[in-house]
Amino acid sequence: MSEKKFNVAVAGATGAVGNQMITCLEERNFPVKSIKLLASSRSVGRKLRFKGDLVEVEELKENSFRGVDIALFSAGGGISKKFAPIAAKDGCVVVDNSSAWRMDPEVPLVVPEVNPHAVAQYTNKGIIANPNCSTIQMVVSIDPIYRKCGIKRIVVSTYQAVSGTGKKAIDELFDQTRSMINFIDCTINVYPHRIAFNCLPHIDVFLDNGYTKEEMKMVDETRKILEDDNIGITATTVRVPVFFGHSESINIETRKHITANEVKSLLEKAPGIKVVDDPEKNIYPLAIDAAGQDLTLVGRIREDESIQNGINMWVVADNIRKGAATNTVQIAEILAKEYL
Ligand code: 25A
Ligand code: L14
Repeated sequence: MSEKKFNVAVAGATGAVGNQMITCLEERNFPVKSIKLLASSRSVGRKLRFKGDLVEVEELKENSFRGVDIALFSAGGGISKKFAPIAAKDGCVVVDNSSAWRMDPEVPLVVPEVNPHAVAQYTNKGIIANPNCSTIQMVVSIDPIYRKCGIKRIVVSTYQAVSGTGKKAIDELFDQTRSMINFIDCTINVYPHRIAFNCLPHIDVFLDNGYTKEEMKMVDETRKILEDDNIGITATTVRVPVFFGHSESINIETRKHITANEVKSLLEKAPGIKVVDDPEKNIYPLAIDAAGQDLTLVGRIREDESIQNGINMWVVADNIRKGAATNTVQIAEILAKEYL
């Protein structure tokens, strides 16, 4: 690896994901020459720590990206739509965590364990998109199976943590839980219904086909990352009262037959995955174990006895880390090492 260091900016630095991006840059020892922390005017003057130094948050503006080499964005789709092209024009490469650019055919959509080669397409627009959190952990876990046997169809249901929505949703679950156990009326602000002690089959907005946008992201993004439009995918995405860590029940119909044991040994060797599967000892992936680390945990691996070539598994990852910040920084690492 070259000794080169980079001027880095984080847009949306004060949010749940932006904050974690800063930590990931630190933890992974990303070659940072200088760091710029950007957010809305609300956060100007707040100080955040990077490698022991206090760095003041600046307002994100059109001229914020002059002299910046790599910008990590997580300030919402609207901000990304407007400012990513401005940053790119100033010669900066944007790795964007919002949904704004993911399905743009000119913008690569990258999960480093699966399609690192796609990073090369950053030259098209100067933008690389980070997939949706639920998509990332799913493709990490199915890709080794896909390569070995092919996949005809996927049926996935998610159990998603509130932290995906940001800090306000974390606070809401906390406040509602406290109200409930004290027999006080709950306030409902973030989601259309109470999330404490409840499950909501509703993430992001509803579309004309009756699915939510989150569900269709899992369909469209998975096909784009695997470069295969022939995979049938159907998703149901559900919000559950968990702070950190998304869980997914994934049913796969493969093209060639594979046994549960073969899947297990395949995934044991795969990058970014930890097989956690010893049901007799009550060992299987849990959100509380996935939270705070970067691996995708896979367990409950078993054959679907209702079809010829079917596998079921339970897949859990930290939605703020591997689902967002870690994956973004991993993409930046490929850029830094191989392209810039
Ligand atoms: O477009 P998408 O893809 O749908 O994404 C929408 C949101 O989802 C989160 C992320 O929220 C994103 O904004 N997200 C996206 N991808 C995700 C993923 N894969 C994901 N979450 C999980 N997994 P977030 O909370 O993590 O980050 C929000 C950040 O964006 C900054 N921001 C907002 N508007 C901005 C802006 N930055 C620049 N210009 C703008 N116009 C935001 O900074 C935050 O860093 P901030 O300064 O607005 O907020 C800092 C703190 O202020 C509090 N606060 C927020 N809103 C208000 C507020 N206080 C008062 N009034 C408000 N309206 C909060 O405490 C916040 O932490
Ligand atoms: O990245 O959990 O598309 O509310 C948008 C909604 C991330 C999570 C994305 C949520 C998301 C999110």
